[in-house]
Amino acid sequence: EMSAEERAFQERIDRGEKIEPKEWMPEGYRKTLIRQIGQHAHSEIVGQLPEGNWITRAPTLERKAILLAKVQDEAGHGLYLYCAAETLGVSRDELMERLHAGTMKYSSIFNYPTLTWADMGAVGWLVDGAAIMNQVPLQRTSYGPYSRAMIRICKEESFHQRQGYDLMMRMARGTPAQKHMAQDALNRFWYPALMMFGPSDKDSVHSAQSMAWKIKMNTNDELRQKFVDQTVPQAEHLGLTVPDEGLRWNEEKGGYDFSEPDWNEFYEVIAGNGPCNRERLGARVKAWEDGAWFRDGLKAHADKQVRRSAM
Ligand code: FAQ
Repeated sequence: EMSAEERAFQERIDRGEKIEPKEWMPEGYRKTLIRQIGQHAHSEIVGQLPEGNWITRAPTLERKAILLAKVQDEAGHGLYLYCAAETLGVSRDELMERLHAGTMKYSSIFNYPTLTWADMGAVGWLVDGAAIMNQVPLQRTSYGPYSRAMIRICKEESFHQRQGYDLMMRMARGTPAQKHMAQDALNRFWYPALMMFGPSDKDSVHSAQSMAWKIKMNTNDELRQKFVDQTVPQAEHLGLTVPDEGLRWNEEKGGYDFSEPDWNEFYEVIAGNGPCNRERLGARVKAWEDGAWFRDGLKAHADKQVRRSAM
């Protein structure tokens, strides 16, 4: 049974109004947003690690400058999203604590290793491609600060995706060894990219309520289908093969039929048992601990300024 307040809130959502930080909202709405925006922010920050791995080994100065800029953009997206989460009454320190304790998630995709330079292409093309597919509709999400964050972030993500595709194009049109690396990167990233959209609709616990609240605008399977439909012709253009024997154009539905990812693998990865989970979380915890002296220094300086101005 909805209370009168909850009913009025739902009516605002249904009319397409944006909800702003100081306004009344159901606790469940607040909690769901903190979970989703917080996990999204963590994904941007943890997502710097697989690409950061290749900055020192970029093959040319130009490629290095591009990769550096992209990884810096991801830091910016993370900080922007933490700010959006903070407007819901959670502190950034608390979000960090929850990430480091393993009680808050980040996207499964970042628990896979980046083994060759072609992986920088595959990450930009497929991972940012999947990210945009999910984030473009979120520009219309009901929570004002999240929606505005998405507008800005999507602009940068589309540059990221293009640079990834450009890199794949270079590799795919390069020497046989380079083409082989590009195909190998596609083989390893295809199913993990499909998993980014979350479990199939029948197993998605949050979708129904999140869509009623317009925290999510589409189901996981809808976006996964759109991603496949967009990406398969791009792979063909590269002359690469999508690693799915079951892939077929389905005239009737106007989209591809494709094989589901291995959902056991997905649940293992989000439970902390993927190929790089320990390494990724370890790197974040170490960065946090190594930065303690700097945060302490900033705080001591700020306290001193306050004492001085009080004298
Ligand atoms: N990984 O009931 P649902 C980027 C969890 S883009 C890990 O369907 P929901 C840019 C889910 O949290 C990536 N966990 O959940 C970039 C829930 O567990 P919980 C970030 C996942 O929330 C590119 C449980 O499974 N983008 O970083 C995943 O309704 C390149 C049940 O699932 C966003 O976060 C997964 N893939 O739908 C950066 C977008 N999927 O929390 C660097 C915003 C599901 O109850 C380099 N988020 N789970 O313990 C969303 O749209 C949604 O949260 C979904 C999941 C669609 C991800």
